[in-house]
Amino acid sequence: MRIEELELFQLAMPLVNPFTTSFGTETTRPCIIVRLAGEGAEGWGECVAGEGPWYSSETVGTAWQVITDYVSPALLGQEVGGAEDLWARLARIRGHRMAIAAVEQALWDATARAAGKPLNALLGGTRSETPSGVSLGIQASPEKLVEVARRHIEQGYQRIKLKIAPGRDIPFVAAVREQFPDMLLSVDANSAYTLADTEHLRKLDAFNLLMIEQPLADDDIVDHATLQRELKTAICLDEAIRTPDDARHALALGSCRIINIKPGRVGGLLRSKQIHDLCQAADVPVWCGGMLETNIGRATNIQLASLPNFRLPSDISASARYFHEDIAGPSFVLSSRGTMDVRQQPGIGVEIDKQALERVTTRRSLLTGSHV
Ligand code: OSB
Ligand code: MG
Repeated sequence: MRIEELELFQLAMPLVNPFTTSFGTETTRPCIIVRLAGEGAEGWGECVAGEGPWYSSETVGTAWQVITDYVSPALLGQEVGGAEDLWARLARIRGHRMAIAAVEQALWDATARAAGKPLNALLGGTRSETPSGVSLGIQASPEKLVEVARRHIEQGYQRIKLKIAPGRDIPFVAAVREQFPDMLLSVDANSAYTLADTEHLRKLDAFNLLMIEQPLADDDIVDHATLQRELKTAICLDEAIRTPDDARHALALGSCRIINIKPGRVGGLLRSKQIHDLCQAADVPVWCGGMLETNIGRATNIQLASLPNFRLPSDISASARYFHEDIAGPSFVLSSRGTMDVRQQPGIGVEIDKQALERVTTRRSLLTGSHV
């Protein structure tokens, strides 16, 4: 497809509930939406970089700059054959995977819409629905966390994930496990511990958790391998898996038994699929992580999670949990089986509400061939 336009929208989306992790509290989700147009087709992608470099080194500001100054000049006016070709044209760019992923996903969406096919058909998806879990932020007390967990279990989510941090871990997890002895439960530390906490982390083995997500440093796979040998509970890596090579190294070292794939973190859907395939060959299950996406990112994640090795519930929750008003629809709701349907409409399966998009847009830029 000849890429004729890239349009960037920076949004400020107020969250229904503040979201607290070991790295801070978010009350508004900033994000960049990318519209890609070419040959009469249009596609949409979401950049998941945050306000500051807390989850990863990328931010809304760095992503905006990298897309404007480096990604778009390499693509505009060019005949881009698909994601492989896009990566070849961007080969000089180191890092900035969230910036690249937003454009890569918009290209996949445009390609699928132009072909009149759902994105899952292009990716090789096999599932018509995907099991849904929910990620609960750190709460003020164990009692409050139990109450929030109960509400989500009653809604039918198949797995509850609890955010943890030093000082806000064991009593919180114990309280939830005591109330819900049979629920699939996991925890996510977002890199808040070190190997010196091994004895402390071993206490989590008592709670029959599905996994402990990213306990150690965001760029580590060596200490995680040491920790995994010390724990009964499976480690799942999130932040530390940035490329297919990272996944290959982690599998070879035994740094984890599960991998969380977030397309933004790894540079888009092609790289996500490559990591999925590596894990499938190693019999390591994967699931799709979330970054508090709008319905554009959520729609893309659901299409990806239709691949066969997405065997565990993903952090893909109902739209209403995140925002009062979204910028694309129809909204995603939890089925009676605790799943999300994989839509079979062309592309990612949502239509953009341009008025709603404009209402939350704080910055906008149209990049065309002549801009370069
Ligand atoms: O570590 O999975 C994470 C949200 C922002 C940044 C990092 C993470 C998360 C979540 C939210 O856990 C998952 C969701 O989108 O519901
Ligand atoms: Mg995580």
